[in-house]
Amino acid sequence: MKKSITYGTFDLFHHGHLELLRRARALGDRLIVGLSTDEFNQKEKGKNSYHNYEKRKENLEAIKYVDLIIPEENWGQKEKDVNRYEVDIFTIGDDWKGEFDFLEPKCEVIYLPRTPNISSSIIRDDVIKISE
Ligand code: C2G
Repeated sequence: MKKSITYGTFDLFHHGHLELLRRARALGDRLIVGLSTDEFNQKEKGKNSYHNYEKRKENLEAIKYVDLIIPEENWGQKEKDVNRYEVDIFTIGDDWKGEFDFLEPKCEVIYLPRTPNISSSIIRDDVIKISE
């Protein structure tokens, strides 16, 4: 059984996220998602998500491509996760191209093209404009 893993905040879930998860799942037979915790977002990623971890997890649990959700609490956990879950493929959007090549000896690293013209910040900005 081929297992893939990916990580992200997945805030204000949109079709860019869905397309990433669909393609990530299609690389193998199971997909694990490391979902950034609120604390990790605030302290390490410098971003406050609109929805908290529980709500973002609830969204992902409804996505058929996602088989397991684990908390992403720090940058350094990826290697341990790859070992612990016996992951074959690490995958993420190509906005991260090159950042995770260090995982190469442990698993295949695949950067998937981002879906253009959609992001959580675009959605937030558009909602703010509409409400003004
Ligand atoms: N994504 C995409 N197309 C978009 C927006 C996002 O393919 N239009 C992808 C991103 O490249 C990422 C995933 O969807 O692979 C989740 O995006 P974010 O929630 O923005 O994740 P990010 O903040 O990049 O966190 O340790 C890795 C980080 O946790 C990744």
